[in-house]
Amino acid sequence: MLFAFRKKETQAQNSVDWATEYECCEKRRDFLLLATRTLLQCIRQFALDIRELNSLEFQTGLAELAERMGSEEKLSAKQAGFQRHAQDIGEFAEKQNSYLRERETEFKAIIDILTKAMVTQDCENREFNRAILQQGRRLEEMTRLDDIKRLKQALLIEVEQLQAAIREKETRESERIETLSRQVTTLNNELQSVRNESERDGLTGVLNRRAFDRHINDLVARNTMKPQDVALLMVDIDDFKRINDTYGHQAGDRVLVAMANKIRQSVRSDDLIARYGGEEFAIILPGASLRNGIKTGKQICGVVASARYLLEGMPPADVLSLTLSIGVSACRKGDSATALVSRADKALYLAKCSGKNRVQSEKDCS
Ligand code: GH3
Ligand code: MG
Ligand code: MG
Repeated sequence: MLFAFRKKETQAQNSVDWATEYECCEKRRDFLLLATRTLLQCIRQFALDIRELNSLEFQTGLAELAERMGSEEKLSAKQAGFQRHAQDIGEFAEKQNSYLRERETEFKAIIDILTKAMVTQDCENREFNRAILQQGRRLEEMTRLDDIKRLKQALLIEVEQLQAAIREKETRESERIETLSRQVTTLNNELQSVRNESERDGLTGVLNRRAFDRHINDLVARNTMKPQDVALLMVDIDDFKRINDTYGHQAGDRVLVAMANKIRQSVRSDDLIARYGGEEFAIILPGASLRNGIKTGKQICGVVASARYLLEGMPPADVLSLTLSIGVSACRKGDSATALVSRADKALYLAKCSGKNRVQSEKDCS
């Protein structure tokens, strides 16, 4: 009897231990999943936006991988996917490093050209100075000539030689200046186009996240010195994952391009459109109040929702409808860029929770 009671007691104790162990395992799994996602996000941030390196494809791959890690997929499939991506990460890092090394070599070559030009200039100046000194010496000798006629003749020859030397130097210098200024113009143009390129999102052509951060920080800082209206719209495509899942990633990419174009057509040319993240855009409206920001947001929502989208290769019957959710905030006195973005984000979250395809502003959140 006592033995049976002990056995039951031990069984109960065992199941309590198992439950505790299971709970621990779950917590550990959740923590590892969160850590993996955070690390993948960090790696994404390290990839520079460089079209030649297909950075966007790499970043999208990492976003998908992060998503897969938490999915219900089999462990073996997850492991295979992870190994493939681990190799991709290594290859991408190597490509990015060699790209940066190549740029460094190009800049060194430019510095080399300029240094050589300066050295040549210096040598020529030294030769010219030597010629002048020699002529000076000859002039000195002439003062010792007694015959005034011979003196005049010799002087004339020296003056002519001096003039010829100066003319030659002038021609050489102006040719060199022309060549250098042509090189500087070419370099300036190249630098400008590289700068523009590095601020653009490779897929949609709108500004990238780095450029957005720079612009919003500049505008908010300028606002502290000279207050002016600035509205910020955070735009998120509704149910975008469904498009990827139904029609594939490339179709999703085309939708992103179409959305960027629709937004571009709905705002003024001095408004700034940026791709903030995967399927999220940010629009900065300089000079616009919160009310104007909401108005523009509603216009964009209306234009996008009323259009129909037929993706390449899709049967006409599969025409798509798309909608956006938008959160709006406006710059306040003493505001920071982080606070401005965070208020627009909260408003966007509210728009999602209230049924999507709508605009909410920071006023609705208070
Ligand atoms: P919600 O209406 O709540 O915004 O839902 P959603 O499906 O739009 O949002 P969710 O965050 O669930 O999914 C966003 C998806 O966007 C997941 C990710 O794979 C995809 N994505 C992110 N970047 C890209 C990209 O560059 N190209 C493509 N095709 N998909 C991307
Ligand atoms: Mg979305
Ligand atoms: Mg989103």
